[in-house]
Amino acid sequence: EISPAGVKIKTLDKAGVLHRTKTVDKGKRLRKKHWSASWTVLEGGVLTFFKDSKASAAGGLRQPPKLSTPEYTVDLRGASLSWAPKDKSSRKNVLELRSRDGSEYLIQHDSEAIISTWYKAIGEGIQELSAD
Ligand code: I3P
Repeated sequence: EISPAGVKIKTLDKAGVLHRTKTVDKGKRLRKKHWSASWTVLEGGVLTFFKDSKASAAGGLRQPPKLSTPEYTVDLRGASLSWAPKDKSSRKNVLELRSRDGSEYLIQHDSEAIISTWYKAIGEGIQELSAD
């Protein structure tokens, strides 16, 4: 977003609770998948997954949890996003996000409508950065 003074300002694009797991860390495939429900924020071209918390899973959008430190921050510049192939997870509605540094994350929500809005928002975030 551009302010009246012509300065680019950070805006909160989207926030909510998603299931996510990291599968590759800078090119190195992780041995185990640890899915967790976590508060997730998309802002200024960065996707931040906060630490797992029961409060974040239960509170949803109505009651954001007291934010702990971020667990993963993903710079969307140079990232790519797709629907995860079936062999990546037995879960439904799974997105696969690959960052430019060679890390991969799976992102999931039981609601197809909700995961679709995230697909759109993250995809647009990636697009905007590639236009810079
Ligand atoms: C994994 C766990 C994951 C599952 C994964 C299992 O077992 O059940 O939820 O991924 O399947 O290996 P564990 O808890 O013993 O580590 P999905 O839920 O995404 O299917 P995978 O081995 O096929 O990746």
